[in-house]
Amino acid sequence: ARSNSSRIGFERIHTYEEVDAYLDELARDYPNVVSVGLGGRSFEGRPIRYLKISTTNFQDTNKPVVMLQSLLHSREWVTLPATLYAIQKLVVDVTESDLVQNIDWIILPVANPDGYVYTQIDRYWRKNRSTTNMIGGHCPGVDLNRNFDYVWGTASSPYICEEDFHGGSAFSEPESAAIRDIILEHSSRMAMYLDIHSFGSMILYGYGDGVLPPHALHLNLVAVQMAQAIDRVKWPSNKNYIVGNIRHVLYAASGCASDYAMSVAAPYSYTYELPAYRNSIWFDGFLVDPEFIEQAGFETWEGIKVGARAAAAA
Ligand code: ING
Ligand code: ZN
Repeated sequence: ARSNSSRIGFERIHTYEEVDAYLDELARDYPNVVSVGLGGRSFEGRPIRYLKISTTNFQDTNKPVVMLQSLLHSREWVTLPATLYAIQKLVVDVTESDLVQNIDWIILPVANPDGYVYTQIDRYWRKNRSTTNMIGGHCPGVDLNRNFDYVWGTASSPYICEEDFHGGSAFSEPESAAIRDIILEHSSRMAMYLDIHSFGSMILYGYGDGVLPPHALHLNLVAVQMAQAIDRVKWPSNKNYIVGNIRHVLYAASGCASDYAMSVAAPYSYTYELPAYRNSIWFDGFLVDPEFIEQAGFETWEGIKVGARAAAAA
């Protein structure tokens, strides 16, 4: 018999296979609270697996659901330890038992498995690895964060070689369709959806066309609270988080995951842009110096806790 001590370290960023095995380990060690869901398969056939955390087996339909996701863009590696850290706190350490008692969690650590595996040989790959739209054998991949069905195709690229190519149609990609299905399965009680990206130190909310939803002031209030919670413990040399509407603080974007989730399910729906965690002034924010990996998890968790509590109470 083994003790309940499933752990995954934060000394480096783990591979798809390691994360996959870790999810099974958690389900085996914590059968009363953890199960693994299969969202479907990626373009290349990898299972899109997510963790379901619930003290009532997702049967108590009055509980709010919070969904966390990372690595929709495969080069944004530091987003993975952020979700793994949340899993550790919720399941292994149980430092915040109210968050496990009162909320059902869905955590999708590797939202773009093919892209993430591919970044082991091409570190800056962002899109998935779909070959459907290739011309002359060139330019695989669709930007999954432009492939969701919210004003799809209006602020994204129709050109296959571009980093923000939106695909043939909304949900043309198996990865975005899998995420859609998870969201829709729990739409009636999804309180918060959080898609974690990097980099830029931002907490963004919809819509990506700059149109604010009626509850934008609430979205902004909770975003500010999350940002303040992170800034209190952030790495000292990193800047404070910026909060605001996607288009107002960044750029116009259509078909993104957090907009879709807000339009069909989660009133509190955000995209985090985690900071760049580097020592060097020869800066590349997608690369991560190992001494920041656990810090990234630690400080992001401060924001997640504040958001989850606010959304669940609303
Ligand atoms: N940035 C996001 C991107 O998909 C974003 C910015 C956030 C767009 C929310 C739309 C919605 O371009 C990164 N780094 O991926
Ligand atoms: Zn991204």
